[in-house]
Amino acid sequence: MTKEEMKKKLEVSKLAIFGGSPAFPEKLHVGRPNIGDREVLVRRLNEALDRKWLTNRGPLVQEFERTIARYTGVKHCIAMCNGTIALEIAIRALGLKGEVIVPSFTFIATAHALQWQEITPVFCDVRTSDFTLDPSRIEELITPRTTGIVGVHLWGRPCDILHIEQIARKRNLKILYDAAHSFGCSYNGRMIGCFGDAEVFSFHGTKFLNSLEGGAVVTNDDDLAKKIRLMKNFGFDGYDTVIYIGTNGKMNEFSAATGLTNFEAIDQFVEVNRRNYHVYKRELAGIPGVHFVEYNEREKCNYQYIVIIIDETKTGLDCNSLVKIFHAENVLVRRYFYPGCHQMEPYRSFFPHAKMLLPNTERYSPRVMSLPTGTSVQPEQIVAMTSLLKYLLRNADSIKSTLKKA
Ligand code: T4K
Repeated sequence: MTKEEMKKKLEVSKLAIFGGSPAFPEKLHVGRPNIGDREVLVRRLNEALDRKWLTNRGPLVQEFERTIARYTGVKHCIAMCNGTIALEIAIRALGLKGEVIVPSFTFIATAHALQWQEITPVFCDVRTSDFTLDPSRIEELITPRTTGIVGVHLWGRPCDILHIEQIARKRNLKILYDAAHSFGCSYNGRMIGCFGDAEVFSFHGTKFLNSLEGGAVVTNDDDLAKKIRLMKNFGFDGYDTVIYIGTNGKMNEFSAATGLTNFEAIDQFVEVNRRNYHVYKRELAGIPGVHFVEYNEREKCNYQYIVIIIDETKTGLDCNSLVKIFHAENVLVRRYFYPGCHQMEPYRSFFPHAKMLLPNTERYSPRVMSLPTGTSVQPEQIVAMTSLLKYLLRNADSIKSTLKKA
């Protein structure tokens, strides 16, 4: 749909939510996979099949680990089957127990990875500049049971690493960063991956760099890396000797082949994401009540998430209604991350009063909207989507009253 076609459609009664046909014939997604050279991928897959070595630290997994470690400038990369298992293993290997401070404004996996091991996630509020952990709220949450901090580099924006590390050092706490969104991003000129005691990437299909499913722990700590390697392979040290508790967190060769092939295309992915980001930024500038979450372009960014915050008092339509309208038009915007982990089970029942300590999370998570981008989204589609948004907001009153009647 072009801007002109969109203009013709723009009439309240013709909106798909009120029975019109969707503006976009094909669904537009947040998180459509970025895919590298298919021929190279097929060659790698065939080589793995010919070798008949499909998993258990095969040559492609080892190459993938070396590639990630080199790129992020970190000593060790331990590839895993997904980011959640990587978080769980890192948490266990770091010896975290008791209570761990973590944002609620994140994907549920961050909290679950703790609770899964009967560690209490203590939810800390986020700052409004980038919606990552607010360092000024961490210390008040520390108790004698606190063993660590899990920061999340949300949407590829790094946490306030400097301050978090100062607090952790002073209070003798471990730091793990959930860097699921942040492969290819930097902080003060150093790549995300080399901070804290360890960091965890996700290479899920929806991530900037995907290996179908996949994840990794990266760390500069030799002993920790050794422990994590054992843990992700049942604790085996040689054929018949198990020297540690472990699980099965291994990445397979097909995932590594995909990860390596996609890695070779990351400069193109960044270029497309950056182009899309600037089209959105231009088109969404100056709309009252629509706050566009920017990247710090002095750093390396992957531009994988386009996020806006809706202030209903100025837009006239709330985020919930906008999401429903967009979905009807085949624009599958997502609410990453609503309503905050503390509002989801089991945390909602465990900590019914958590929200009192999370004013920013409570205020902003219901207003957040991630918009389609990535290599499957073209600039003209962005212009059409943003024209639709502008039209909706210009006609908020009549849409609201029609929604009420519907
Ligand atoms: N920490 C953080 C901060 C995270 O965001 C995540 C994962 C993790 C930890 C855990 O990492 P992993 O264990 O996942 O490696 C998706 C992803 O499944 C999840 O990886 C991701 N975060 C989260 C933010 O998003 P859903 O349930 O929202 O995904 P789903 O199936 O609704 O797909 C999202 C959109 O992408 C849809 O519009 C469809 C599209 N899509 C998806 C897939 C899988 C495609 O077009 N093709 C595909 O192959 O969780």
